[in-house]
Amino acid sequence: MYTLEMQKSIEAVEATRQARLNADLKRMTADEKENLLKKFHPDYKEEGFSILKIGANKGDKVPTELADLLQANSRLKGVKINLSKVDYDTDVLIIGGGGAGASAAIEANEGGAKVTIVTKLRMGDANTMMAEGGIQAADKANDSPAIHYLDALGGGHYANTPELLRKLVMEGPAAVKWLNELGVMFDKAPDGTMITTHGGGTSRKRMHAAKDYSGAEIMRVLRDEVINRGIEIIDFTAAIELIKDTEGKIAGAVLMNMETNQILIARAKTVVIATGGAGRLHYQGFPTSNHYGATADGLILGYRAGVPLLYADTLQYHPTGAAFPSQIFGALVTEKVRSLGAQLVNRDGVAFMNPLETRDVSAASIIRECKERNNGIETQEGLGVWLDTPMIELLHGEGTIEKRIPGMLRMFMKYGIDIRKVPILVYPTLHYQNGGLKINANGMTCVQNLFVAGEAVGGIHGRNRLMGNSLLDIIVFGRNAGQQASKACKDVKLKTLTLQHVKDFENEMKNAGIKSNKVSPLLLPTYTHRNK
Ligand code: MEZ
Repeated sequence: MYTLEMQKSIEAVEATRQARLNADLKRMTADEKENLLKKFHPDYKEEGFSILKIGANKGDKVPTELADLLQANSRLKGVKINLSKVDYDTDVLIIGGGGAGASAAIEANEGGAKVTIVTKLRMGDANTMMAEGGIQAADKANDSPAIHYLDALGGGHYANTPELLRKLVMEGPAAVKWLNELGVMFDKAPDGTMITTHGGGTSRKRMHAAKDYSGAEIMRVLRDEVINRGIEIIDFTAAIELIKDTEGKIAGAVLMNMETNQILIARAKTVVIATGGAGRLHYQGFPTSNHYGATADGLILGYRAGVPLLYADTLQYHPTGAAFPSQIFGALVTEKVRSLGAQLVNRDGVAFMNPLETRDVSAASIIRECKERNNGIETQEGLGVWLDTPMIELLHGEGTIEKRIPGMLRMFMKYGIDIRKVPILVYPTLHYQNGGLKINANGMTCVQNLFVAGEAVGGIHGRNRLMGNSLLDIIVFGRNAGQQASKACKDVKLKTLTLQHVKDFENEMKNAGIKSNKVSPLLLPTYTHRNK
């Protein structure tokens, strides 16, 4: 499968492998990291960003592709909507059928509310399903939420919203316990204790996993629980605008059937946005590890309704996206591969960094190795460096790869690459939006009774998220949003429904001289704009 040139480079990797096995690879200093990020991390490439002209973040920079959607036309422009003809009436409307939405639904249902999930694809078609390496929680004797807090704060460049980060780490152990009791099959030692590993930037082993399909396993259980509880699911139906009442409270959403384009009205006392990320916007032309539906829809809906964004200018490029073969270009190669000891190695067999630096630093370091130092390996799609997977079995024994990362083994084996025997080529891939809609510790936005959970939230992870803190945040903040929403809906008396905020936003665009030929939310990727 590998080209002759790749095979020659593999010989160099093999030649240095034995010596590298016990090498203690130096960590970068804070200054080295800062300089590296400024020069090579895509977040620092000014040409990838635009300044918003309207809305709560007027004057702030966000990725150009996102700015274009935030400042685009509503799908309702010129469409007559009858808000008094209500198709769905519910207490808690959850937009999004991934892990955060499912967790919110379960808790809202537990709280006695009538719950409706609306999802533009199927229940479970979401980034949660694609998560591989695991979920962090400080539940071991040598660990504590305070240490977890410090790790995440350092990784997030000290920009994390303190009360959100506090909630994340304090409720981490209970979140893993909840999942375990619901039936998630975590990896366990023969005595029943959870097996935990390191991730980039963690000072303790607190990554709990279900092999390398942790997200799929978690989503399997959450989806079953939602279905078993009889929670209403409206699938293949997107939310295309939020609805408020004349007092400015959230009051539901305008929905669109994805197959027929039929417009439907959902009236709700509370709404939870759980729409996930934005990888399919392919910022700066990067490939993505994200699910097909990751098009930032929730950010568009929330922003039009007046909710500010926090850190929308920071994205996570997962250091190890598959760089070869083309069929899996950009697919996630879990960080667990590095947790198990595989090193990042250049064309000449040199391990150029400690493999467990934080993700932003690791991604920038790979980009530097390829673009500045010219030590990358050419592929059909661009460049890559080696991730030396055969080291794993040398370090932990034969059979470890099959046992701990079977998904990786199969993904590459399909293309004739046996990762137990040969290294694989990787390059950063767009993986996560660190920023999103601003919430308070109760999960509520500045719009009364509008909650957000999961990847659509900004602030929890500061300017860079650590591995495994996303599966944790969808559970902690998903459950929290569901609990808070079910509590809040008990006192809600909705007034007349209105889309005045959509009209106001349209006027703001006109006054700012913005003429857009785009409509948003995008809902599905277009694939006309990807460049290398
Ligand atoms: O949290 C993540 O993004 C994660 C666990 C990814 C991975 O490398 O497996």
